[in-house]
Amino acid sequence: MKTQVCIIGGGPSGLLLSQLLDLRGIDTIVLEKHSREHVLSRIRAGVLEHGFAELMREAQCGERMDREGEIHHGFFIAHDGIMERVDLSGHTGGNSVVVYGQTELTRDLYEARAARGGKVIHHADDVKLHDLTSSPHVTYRSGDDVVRIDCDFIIGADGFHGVSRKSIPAGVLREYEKLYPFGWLGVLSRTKPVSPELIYARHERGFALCSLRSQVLSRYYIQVPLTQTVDEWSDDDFWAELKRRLPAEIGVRMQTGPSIEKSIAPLRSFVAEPMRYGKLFLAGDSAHIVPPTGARGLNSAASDIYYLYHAMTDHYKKGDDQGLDNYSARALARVWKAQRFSWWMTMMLHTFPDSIAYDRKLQETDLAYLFSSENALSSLAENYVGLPF
Ligand code: FAS
Ligand code: PHB
Repeated sequence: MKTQVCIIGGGPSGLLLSQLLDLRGIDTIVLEKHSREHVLSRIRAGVLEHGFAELMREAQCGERMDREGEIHHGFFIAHDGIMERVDLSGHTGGNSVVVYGQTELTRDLYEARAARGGKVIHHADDVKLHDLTSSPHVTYRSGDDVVRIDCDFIIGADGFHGVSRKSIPAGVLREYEKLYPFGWLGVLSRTKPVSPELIYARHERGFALCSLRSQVLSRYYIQVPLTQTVDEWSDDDFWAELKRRLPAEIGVRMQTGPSIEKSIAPLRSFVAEPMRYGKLFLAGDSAHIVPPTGARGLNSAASDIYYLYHAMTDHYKKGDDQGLDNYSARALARVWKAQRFSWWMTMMLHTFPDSIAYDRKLQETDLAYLFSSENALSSLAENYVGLPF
C-alpha cells in the first residue's frame, strides 16, 4: 500500500489529524492496534479548551459537541470548607471551555472518517517504522500477513506506550519525566452532577474533583496512594471519602449511585524531545503526558495537530517546508507551558505524603495569593482556556 501520511494511532490525535488532512485532499492511512470498541471504551478527558473545540469544528466534527457539550465560563476551587470561583471568561475577555467527553469526541471522529471513506485499519499488530531518514515505510501484521505501507511521512500518534517514540534512536531522544506519589481514582456514574461547574478540592485528606459529562452523567475523582487498587474501593467507600473532601453544603446535596466505570490512573509529567526525527513526527501522548489536574492532557495534543495540519498542507500545496522544519521547536514551546501549568495545579492542590510543614504553608499561600490577585487569576484562566497556538 502507499499513502502520503501514515498515522500510527487511532485515538483523538491521529483521527483528528487524519480528518483535517483528508479535507485538504491529503491522503492518510490510520493504523490502530485495537478495535474501535476498545478505543471507545476508555474514559479519559472531559474538558476541551477553546482551540481544540475550534479544530473539531474546522474538521467538520463539531456538530454534536456544540449540541451536547456544555460551555463552561468558570470553575470552583474548594478549600478550608469554602468555595472560590475562577471566572475564566471574566479573566480572558470572554473565553471559555467545552465540557464534552473524549469518548464522544473520538466517536464523532471515527464516524466522520467512516463517512468520508477514510482508511482506519484496526487490529494492526506489531507495527514497525522503517527508514525514517530516507524512504519511510511502515509494516504491520494482519493475521499471518505482513503488510507494508510506503509513505512520505509518518505521524506517531500512538500514545505513551506506543511504538513511534521508541523508534527514535536513543542517542537522539531526550526524555524528561516527573512521577507523582499518588494516582486518581475516577468514577463515572449516571447521577446528576453535584455542581453546574467543576469543583477542584484541596483537602488534608487529599485532592478531589467533581466533573461531569452531561446533566445525567457525573465524573468524580479522588487522590489515592499508588499502593491502592480499584478493588479496595467499594462505591460506598468512594462516595463517603469524596464527600469528606468537599465543603459540607456540597456533600449533603451530592446524588450518589452505582459506578459504571471505576479506575485508578497514575500521575506523571513527561516530555520527549525532539518531536521530529527524519520523516517521523510525534503528536499527542506519544510525546508528552501531564497530570490531569489542569485538564491539559488531550488539549496539549491540539496544538501539535494544528501545527502538523498546516505544515503538511503547506508542504503538499505550496512546496513550503518551513512548518515541518520548525514543528518540533514550535510544538515543544507550547507543550512545556502546559507542563508547567499542570505541574503547578498539581503541586498546589494535592497532599504529598513526604511533605514538610513548610511545603504545606507554601501550598496554602499559593492558594491565598491566587484569590488575592487578579493577575494571578488571569494567569490561571489563560492557561486553563488554552494558550494561543
Ligand atoms: P491515545 O493514547 O488516546 O491514543 C493512542 C492510540 O494509539 C490508542 O488508541 C492506542 O491503542 C494506539 N496505539 C498504541 N500503540 C500502538 C501501536 N504500536 N500500533 C498501533 N496503534 C497503537 N486528559 C485530560 O485532559 N483529562 C483527563 O481526565 C484525562 N484522564 C486520563 C486517564 C487515563 C487513564 C489516561 C491514560 C489518559 C488521560 N488523559 C486525560 C489524557 C488523555 O486524554 C490523552 O491526552 C489523550 O488520550 C491523548 O490522545 P492521543 O494522543 O490520541 O493518545
Ligand atoms: C474530567 O472530566 O475527566 C476532568 C476534568 C478536568 C480535569 C481532569 C479531568 O482537570
